[in-house]
Amino acid sequence: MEKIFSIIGLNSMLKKSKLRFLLSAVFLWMHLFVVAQSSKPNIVLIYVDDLGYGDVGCYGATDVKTPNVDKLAANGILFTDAHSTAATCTPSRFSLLTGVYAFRNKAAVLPGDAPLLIATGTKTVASMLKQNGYTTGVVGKWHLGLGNGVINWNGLIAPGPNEIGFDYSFIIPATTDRVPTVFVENGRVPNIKTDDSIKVRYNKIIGCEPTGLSHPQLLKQKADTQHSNTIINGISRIGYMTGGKTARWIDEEISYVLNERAKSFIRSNANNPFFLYYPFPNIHVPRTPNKQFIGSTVMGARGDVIAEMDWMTGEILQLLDSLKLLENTVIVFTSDNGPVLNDGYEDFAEELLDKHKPAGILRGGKYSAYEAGTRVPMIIQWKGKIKHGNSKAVVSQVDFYNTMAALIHYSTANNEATDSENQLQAWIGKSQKGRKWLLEESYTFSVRKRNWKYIQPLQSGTPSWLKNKKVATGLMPQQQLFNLKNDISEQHNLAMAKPRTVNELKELLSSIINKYTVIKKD
Ligand code: NG6
Ligand code: CA
Repeated sequence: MEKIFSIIGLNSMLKKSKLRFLLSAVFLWMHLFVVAQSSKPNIVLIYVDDLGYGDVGCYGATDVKTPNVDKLAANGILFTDAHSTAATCTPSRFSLLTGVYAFRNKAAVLPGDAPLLIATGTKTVASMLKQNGYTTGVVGKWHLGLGNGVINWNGLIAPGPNEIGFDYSFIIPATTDRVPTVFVENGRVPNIKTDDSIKVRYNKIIGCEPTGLSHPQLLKQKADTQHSNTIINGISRIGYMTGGKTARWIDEEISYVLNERAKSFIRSNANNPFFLYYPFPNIHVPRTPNKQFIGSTVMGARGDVIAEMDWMTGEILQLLDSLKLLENTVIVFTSDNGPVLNDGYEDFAEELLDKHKPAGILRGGKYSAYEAGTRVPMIIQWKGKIKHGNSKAVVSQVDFYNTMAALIHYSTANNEATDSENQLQAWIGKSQKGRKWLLEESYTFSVRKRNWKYIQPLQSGTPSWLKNKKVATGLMPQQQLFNLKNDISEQHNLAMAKPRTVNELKELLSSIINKYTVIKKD
């Protein structure tokens, strides 16, 4: 038979077609592999705490060098109008994970022993990705509450991140300025001894450990009254705590401990789709840089923790690169609210500021209804998939849920992440449009549409400690309206001159607020 084939030249054709078949099978397999990879890229979300619009090099900072963050921007998209949903931490994190505005849940900054704010059963970015085949992990600052009201810090602490979608969690329960000062790994405090149990209380002293008020001579940094409770590691905190001595973190080492956990999560999931939510404790107070970073800037502790934050980012990028994962990983870098200088500790952030502008050209900062409250750095890198550039698209963290869903081709149900929009086109640089309107939460609401920004007069009381802050909070008894196109720094209140625009934005605000009732009725 072969002979006959060879006579008529069919043999080589057959060989060729076999080869062709083999080749096309290989190509098909490669294609399917690439499609599978890019339809389920890894997602690494680096969520810095209190990082301002002007705090990193690629957004204009010069007094602190941030080569790793700048490199991320040089290879990705830098957003100039990206927003956290709120001007404080807990509300922003609530919205980011659920795709629902925090005010609908009355989410406010939580103490360290508060119950879990996100009800179990609520869909989160983590549970949605998990449902779609991702291994999910959170390493870093949590600040969304734990347990059901009474926490046994020596037993299983639940519900927490593991009950709302995270396969792995290694967290700082609240903030580094709040007790308890211990990590919680998958619901348990590591290195705890049974004969030294942890007790935590916020409203009344517990145990007999020194406090900032009783033993100020033990302090590394002086603190205001709210931050003058139990002293741990030379730093007085918000809240009282006793016990757990072997389990307590050392502030100056936190970044290293967290980076090791984050890197080990990435390494163990290098061969399957993973989502790493990595909320850094930097650059929140107390600012306690590792000795490797002390003096690395002229700005004292605040500058040095920015440098440390940049190093943390660089370590993660390097690992992804060495594992050849960069082309299959979407990296999102952003912050939970705007910048603050004095946030309770005397670390000379104001005095040593030099010419650095934490909020860049924007007005306000953390807690503020002005732009710097929520307009934060945001960079997205996806090597080989999205082109480098700047984007002026208006993007908000409330949209992370639906945008990540769109990224992995998952359609959300009507009752899922109800405030979240799909902004994938903006994320991958295909559109510069972004949202048609934007809500900014602070101790009041700000709403933006076209060039206009309206700030609702203050309705609830400003906390007394905030009244003494130097930062412009934007909390006023009168209406404010700004034209951001020619007044980005919000200096000229046009509310009196433009009553029709004020009304339009007020109506928009009330329709956003009432949307919930509409959804419920449906
Ligand atoms: C405030 C704290 C502040 C900071 C903030 C939370 C006082 C006076 N101030 O209540 O130091 O901890 O809460 O910051 O207690 S955030 O970034 O987590 O929202
Ligand atoms: Ca914060």
